Amino acid sequence: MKNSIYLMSLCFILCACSKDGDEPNENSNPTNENIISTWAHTFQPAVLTCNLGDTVYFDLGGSHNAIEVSEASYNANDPTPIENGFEFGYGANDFFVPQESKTYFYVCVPHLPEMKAIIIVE
Ligand SMILES: [Cu+2]
Repeated sequence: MKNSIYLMSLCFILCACSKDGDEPNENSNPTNENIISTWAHTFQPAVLTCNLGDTVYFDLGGSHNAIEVSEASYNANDPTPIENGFEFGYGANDFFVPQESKTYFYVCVPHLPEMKAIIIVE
């Protein structure tokens, strides 16, 4: 009986503590910081969400490029560039400003099928 009271109070303390835990600070990541970088065979972040009119920066490692493709090409791991899409060469340190609210699909040509990512423009 003593044990169960001990366990109950322990549980109560733990529950109370978790409620007092740190809240994530939503203001720590300003919306105008839209930077896509590369790590191993990945783009970071894999999904970037930004607003229309934001500038999206690419900071690519020397063995990576970033080519915009259609959704169908993206799903098929086909690196064919989309018409009037963005294209950043190996090691590019550049940016583009999305002109449409849509999802942009892009790939790193030499590292398909693993290295691809999307930009969601709201
Ligand atoms: Cu790559």
